[in-house]
Amino acid sequence: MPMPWALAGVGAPFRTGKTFGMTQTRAKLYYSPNLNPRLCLAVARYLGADLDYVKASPMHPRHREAFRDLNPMTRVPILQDPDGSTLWETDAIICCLSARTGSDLWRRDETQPDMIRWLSWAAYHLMPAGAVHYFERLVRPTFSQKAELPEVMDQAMAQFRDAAAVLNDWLKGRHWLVGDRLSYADFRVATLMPFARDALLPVEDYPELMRHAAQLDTLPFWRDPFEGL
Ligand SMILES: N[C@@H](CCC(=O)N[C@@H](CS)C(=O)NCC(=O)O)C(=O)O
Repeated sequence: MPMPWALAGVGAPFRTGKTFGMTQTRAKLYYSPNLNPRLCLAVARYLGADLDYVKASPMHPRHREAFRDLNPMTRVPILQDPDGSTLWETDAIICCLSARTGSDLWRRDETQPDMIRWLSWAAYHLMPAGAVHYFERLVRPTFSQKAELPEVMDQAMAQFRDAAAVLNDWLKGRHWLVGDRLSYADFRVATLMPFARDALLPVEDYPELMRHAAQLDTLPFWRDPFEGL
């Protein structure tokens, strides 16, 4: 079976001087420009992880079956180690890379439950609400003419506003989300921010979200995770 990176046509091994068929010595991170892979790529590069970064289209009909072996969900990000084993799900990958790079971005001290609280909250409350608008405005138009359903958009918007207000209140008087030091939770709750304007998410109504996003924008690779790739 052809390797997925070959199918994607953007094989990082070529960039590192290795050729197809030779032993892979570095782990690979398969990514795309979309929500979660963008987050994973930005944080992996922020951590300085020594990886080959491989752009991929895992849901493209021509690539999907090859990617199924790497991730049964046929989605990115995927971390693939030189022995071929894979880890998928953004949060798990960042947990792994944080440990490998000796960073405490993934907290391992008494603040870990607080960090996990925000990861869980983002997964169950913030992201599902905001992702509806992201998908309908930025993703669906690339493959379908189907019109938005106003009731679905309105319900998601109400949920997004509820979640944004909770985050806005929490950030008042706090520089960062957890223990007032940067943690992975800060990146996770900002996953939607780079797409907010195009998705017409009303983030300007939440000044603490804007302030927090501006702080993240000063960090390496957050504004442009694709720099030099
Ligand atoms: N829960 C997964 C979500 C992964 C996911 O849904 N990835 C989407 C983008 S957000 C994907 O691979 N879509 C196909 C593509 O980007 O080409 C994670 O956090 O990693």
